[in-house]
Amino acid sequence: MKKPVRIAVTGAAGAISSSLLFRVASGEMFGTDQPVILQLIEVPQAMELLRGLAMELEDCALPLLHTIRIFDNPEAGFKNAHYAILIGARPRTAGMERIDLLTANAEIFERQGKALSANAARDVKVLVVGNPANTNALIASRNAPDLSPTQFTALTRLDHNRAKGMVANHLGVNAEEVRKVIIWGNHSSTQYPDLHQSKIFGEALVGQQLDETFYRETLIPRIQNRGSEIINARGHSSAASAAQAIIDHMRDWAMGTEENELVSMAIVSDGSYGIEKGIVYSFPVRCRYGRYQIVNGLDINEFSRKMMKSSEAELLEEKASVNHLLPKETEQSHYKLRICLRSGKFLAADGLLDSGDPVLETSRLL
Ligand code: NAX
Repeated sequence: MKKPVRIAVTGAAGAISSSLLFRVASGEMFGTDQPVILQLIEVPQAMELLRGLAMELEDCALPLLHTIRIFDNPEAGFKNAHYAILIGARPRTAGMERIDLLTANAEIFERQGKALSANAARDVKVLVVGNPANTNALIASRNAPDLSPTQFTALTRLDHNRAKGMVANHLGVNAEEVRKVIIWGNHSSTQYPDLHQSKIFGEALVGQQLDETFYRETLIPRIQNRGSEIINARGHSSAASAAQAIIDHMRDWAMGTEENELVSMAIVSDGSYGIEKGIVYSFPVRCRYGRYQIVNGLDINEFSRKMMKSSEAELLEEKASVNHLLPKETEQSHYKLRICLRSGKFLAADGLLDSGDPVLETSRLL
């Protein structure tokens, strides 16, 4: 049996987590030979709810579930965590402006970034799910001076999976056949679902299998607004599909992407594709050995460029509105990522870093 890994989850008593935890404890995230220790974190007023969930987990007698611990604070909850899934966030309530939501959440993720930096395993892999996910991830990362910015990611895999599912349904094929879908930018309605790299049975999707006008005018807005469509239909935001996307994101990051496939992950931009550095932006990536690399060299047409830029503009605006929570001391590390993300291996080997520069690594063998 392998040594157990520690997985910390915030918002652990919430809807997404309630779908997620049983599957993680069954081995769906890291494999059926990987025991897990769950470190579940909630706000103090939700601890009783969390205790109930923990009892249910215990009652499943799952062979891989080594230990469950519950916490009402992130400092203790993140202790030695190898993986941290940050789902808990302030929901948007009636009368709340977008800026109020950003500010309320910014404070949560500032504290969690500090808590991760001080307490988590040095190679912790962090996934931010709570909205606004990209900017929350940036705040956490900027407040974690002792971790590498490459250790912080935000979830756009749900958007990625939505695009795959919708195209498959439209064409009457299996979702598995729809490959190389890309989500660029923010997890918001400015995201850009790019299908120009996608092929089905060797044929290009856009322009051949999929009418270009239908793609631009119907499919893109449908993917961008799928979250609201689900809220309207069921009265709650996505939970089970979000849990699936979290499993996919973490599994691929830790265990590697499938051959001949790419996935979408929101990560700190290294300037690839002309996207401004220092924001958390969704890119096409491939993962190997517990690291991700941006897939470079893809053709970007004029339409795509415009869509990518519009999501970048929204993220820059979000960043400006939380600027006071982004400490100066971590600015440099967030602008020096180029090689780290591209080669994923030896930064200095590319000759772009001075030998005295710290080498940022995120690798970890399970
Ligand atoms: P719920 O309201 O069911 O659960 C959230 C839980 O977080 C609650 O139990 C709450 O007590 C807890 N919480 C709040 N602040 C906390 C803190 N500081 N520390 C620890 N726990 C805290 O929401 P749920 O449906 O689970 O959604 C959670 C978040 O995911 C929301 O922000 C939502 O907008 C976001 N989503 C993000 C998605 C993505 O693709 N990035 C998709 C799904 C989802 O909409």
